[in-house]
Amino acid sequence: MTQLFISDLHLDTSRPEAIAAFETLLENEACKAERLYILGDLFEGWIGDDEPGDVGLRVIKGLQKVHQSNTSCYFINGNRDFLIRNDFATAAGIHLLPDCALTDINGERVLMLHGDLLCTDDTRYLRFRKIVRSPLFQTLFLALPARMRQKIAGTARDKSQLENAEKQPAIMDVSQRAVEQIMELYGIRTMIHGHTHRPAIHQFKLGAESATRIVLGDWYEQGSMLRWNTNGYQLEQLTF
Ligand code: LP5
Ligand code: MN
Repeated sequence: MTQLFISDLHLDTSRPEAIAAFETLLENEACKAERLYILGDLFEGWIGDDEPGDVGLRVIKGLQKVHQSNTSCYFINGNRDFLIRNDFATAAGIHLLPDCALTDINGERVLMLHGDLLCTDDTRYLRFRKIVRSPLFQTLFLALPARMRQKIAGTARDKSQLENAEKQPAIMDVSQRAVEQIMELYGIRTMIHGHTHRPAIHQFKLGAESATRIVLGDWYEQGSMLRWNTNGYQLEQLTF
């Protein structure tokens, strides 16, 4: 049984090579796998299921092929595509998961999340997140004309980029304390996440036991994918 994990593709018309690499993955390996998990930021930005755009429509088509091949595909919202909802999921044939979700791999419970919730030192981001994840904000935002939503999303992205350039890199990484707290809360010793764009496998002690945090990379210069089967796991780079 093979399970594939990806995140942070940030698909957008400006990077056709990433879209093509994703389509190739969907048509080949994903169709042969048992499960495909997408842990957020599939898109560079998502302003609502009613406005998928050309990239969104291509992705829906690609995911439909995976669905038809009997691979189950699961999705966790990222900070760029937190507005992906049931209409997109139904069209693409994927399952939406909550922010923190568990899977069973070779008999072990593994926690999956996008990763932004672990960046607890980034208080400005967490305040922003609380607002944009509120039902009131989302209802008001989704009621706006698409053009206006696009404009606001662009402004938010620019502002975010400006602020990030000023932030200490450590602030935008996960907090080890938050990692350990969430592992204790769920009673797990392995987690997989993305968001930080710092692909790595971190091994550390959690009490008397050893724990593992697997971080998926982004798809800017090349792809990143975690492959997990009965022989174990591998964090792979995918060339474009
Ligand atoms: O995305 P990334 O990795 O660059 O940075 C994130 C955090 N930034 C964000 C903001 C998104 O990038 C914005 C794009 C969203 C697209 C979907 C839009 C639909 C709704 C639009 C809602 C307004 O998530 C960044 C973190 C970083 O990860 C690392 O963890 O630090 O957090 C911020 O930059 C937040 C800022 O510190 C504070 C908020 C600035 C945004 C202000 C919005 C202004 C809107 C104006 C409307 C007229
Ligand atoms: Mn992210």
